[in-house]
Amino acid sequence: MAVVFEKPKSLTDATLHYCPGCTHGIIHRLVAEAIDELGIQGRTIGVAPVGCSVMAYDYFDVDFVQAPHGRAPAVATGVKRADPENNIVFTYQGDGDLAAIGTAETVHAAARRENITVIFVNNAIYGMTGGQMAPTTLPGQVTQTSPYGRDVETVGYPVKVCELLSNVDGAAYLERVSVNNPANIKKAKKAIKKAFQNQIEGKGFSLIEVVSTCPTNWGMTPVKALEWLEENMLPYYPLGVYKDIYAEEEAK
Ligand SMILES: Cc1ncc(C[n+]2csc(CCOP(=O)(O)OP(=O)(O)O)c2C)c(N)n1
Ligand code: SF4
Ligand SMILES: [Mg+2]
Repeated sequence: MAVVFEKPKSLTDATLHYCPGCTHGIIHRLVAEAIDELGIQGRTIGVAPVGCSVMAYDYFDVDFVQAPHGRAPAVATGVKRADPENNIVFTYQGDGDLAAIGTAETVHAAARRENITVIFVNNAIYGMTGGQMAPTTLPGQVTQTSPYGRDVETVGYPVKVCELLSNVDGAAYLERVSVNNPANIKKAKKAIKKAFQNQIEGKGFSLIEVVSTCPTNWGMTPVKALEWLEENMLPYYPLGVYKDIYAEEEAK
């Protein structure tokens, strides 16, 4: 009988703790599918963040290290450099983790062209801690700490990570994707797989930003959150490849 659906081998049987409609689960699956398809489960080491995905180590059936909030790229650097030929190292980080307290670690890991893969989940909010404003919160967006909407005059503008890193010479591959519909999920999968493939080929720092939802802290149903993402986040965070230093070479 033809197999039409299978759980990726790189996911454990643990039940995800994520809220209904949270896109972290979809992204976990895409990462696990990429690991399976590239045949790297035995040599992959994930670095878990602090955020809603803090327990990623329970969900992926690969080795894992837990990093302090924001420090995953620094921890990943050490793990990768310990055995660069064999270790395939990825970080899985939220926007509060990567784009606030971890900005320096991210920028400098990119600048050093560390041969690691960064999965950056941008849901425009601090999910785990109860919905505070994040560096990525949109202008006018209501959060627990911006009840009248983010006021850029007093708290500044959102940080656009792919645009920012595209000016860092060391970054090799940067793509922004989303998982808001099946077509975009397919594109996200392709980008995530390429980010791991790059590492296998020693091509250096790859980061995939996944524009995501947090229905719970956005105060929306899962369906409404997907609509809100499409109407509000995608115009502010356009999808696409922001940098790919090997694109011309690969096209030949
Ligand atoms: C050093 C340090 N500072 C602050 C915190 C509190 N903290 C825990 S998770 C978090 C933000 C999580 O948001 P994000 O990274 O966007 O992940 P999400 O939960 O939205 O997936 C913060 C500020 C902490 N645990 N450690
Ligand atoms: S709080 Fe938000 S990001 Fe965290 S699990 Fe729930 S929906 Fe997902
Ligand atoms: Mg977040």
